[in-house]
Amino acid sequence: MSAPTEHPHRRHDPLRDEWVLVSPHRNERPWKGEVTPPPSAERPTYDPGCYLCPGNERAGGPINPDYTGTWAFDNDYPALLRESIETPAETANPLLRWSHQSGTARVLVYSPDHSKTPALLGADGLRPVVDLWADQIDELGPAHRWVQVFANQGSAMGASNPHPHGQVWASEHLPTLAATEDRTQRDWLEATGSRMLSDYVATEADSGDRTVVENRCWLVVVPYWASWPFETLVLPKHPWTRLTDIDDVGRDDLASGLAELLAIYDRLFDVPFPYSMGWHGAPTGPDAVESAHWLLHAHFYPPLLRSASVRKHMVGYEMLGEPQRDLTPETAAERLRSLA
Ligand code: H2U
Ligand code: ZN
Repeated sequence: MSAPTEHPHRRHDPLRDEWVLVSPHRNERPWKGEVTPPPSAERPTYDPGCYLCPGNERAGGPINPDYTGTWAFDNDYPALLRESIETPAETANPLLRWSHQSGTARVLVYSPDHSKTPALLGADGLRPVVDLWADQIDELGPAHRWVQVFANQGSAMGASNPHPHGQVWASEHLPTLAATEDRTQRDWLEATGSRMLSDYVATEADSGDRTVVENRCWLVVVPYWASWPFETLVLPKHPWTRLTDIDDVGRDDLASGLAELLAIYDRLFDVPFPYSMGWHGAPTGPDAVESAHWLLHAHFYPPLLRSASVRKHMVGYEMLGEPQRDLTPETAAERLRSLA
């Protein structure tokens, strides 16, 4: 039986092995919460004060090259450092555990054009970004267990600069969410003999209820278990486990699929849509083992709920119980699809 459309219920997120409360009947409640003005549009193609524009000076003094395409540089304020420190063999107090985490942090610049958001780059502008992302896995993968490619888009998500860019943090150990997804996908393969997310692609392609964008190689859905109102999951139709696996046709289709998704997002509330997004692929590193349980995917987590100014807050019950949503994933997908 499919999930109720009017009645409160919980949905299971098989990737995180967590539950989400869905309360569709609550959609019409009045709103007198926060109203933040939408960010103003129209920026110059070059900003002399921008630390990412070609030829400009960054904090601490380095001068950016006159790059013409995509460009990656070591983060001047890295969250991870290359050199590892010694961990005590045993921590005296089991309640006060810690472990070291060495790594590399880079800033990924998508374009020299300061005025562009990723959505405005379009398929042609996003195509080299796909290569830039894959190149990070290629370069950082061998020495790091996890290479997290991600981007914060818009000041609502804490992006420090509107110049189109993302980041990569590559680390020695799997971060918590990566470890969870690794475990749940492995358990699924062991229990069923098939790949969790490939099974999910088949389920969603079959129903179409939660599909937002679909092309030859990719499927974008509002996942059945989405906790953010307009959250999406980008899934390949081929058994690619890492960004480096995607062939040329797949990269072309990814660029056009993402361009379509981002255009839809921008149309939803008629504002440059804020989100955090990032790629999850099979773990890497010197002792990377088989990855038959993994399917490469990207998560998009946009915070907006009702308008350019009304966002979803993960507070109260969400902090103390579990995530909750009013709008069903099916309704969210239908709204996004109608803007294609
Ligand atoms: P966000 O917009 O997501 O904050 O990313 C910008 C990154 O750029 C951030 O991690 C780095 C910050 O440390 N940065 C530099 O490496 N050099 C600078 O001159 C400023 C910002
Ligand atoms: Zn700039």
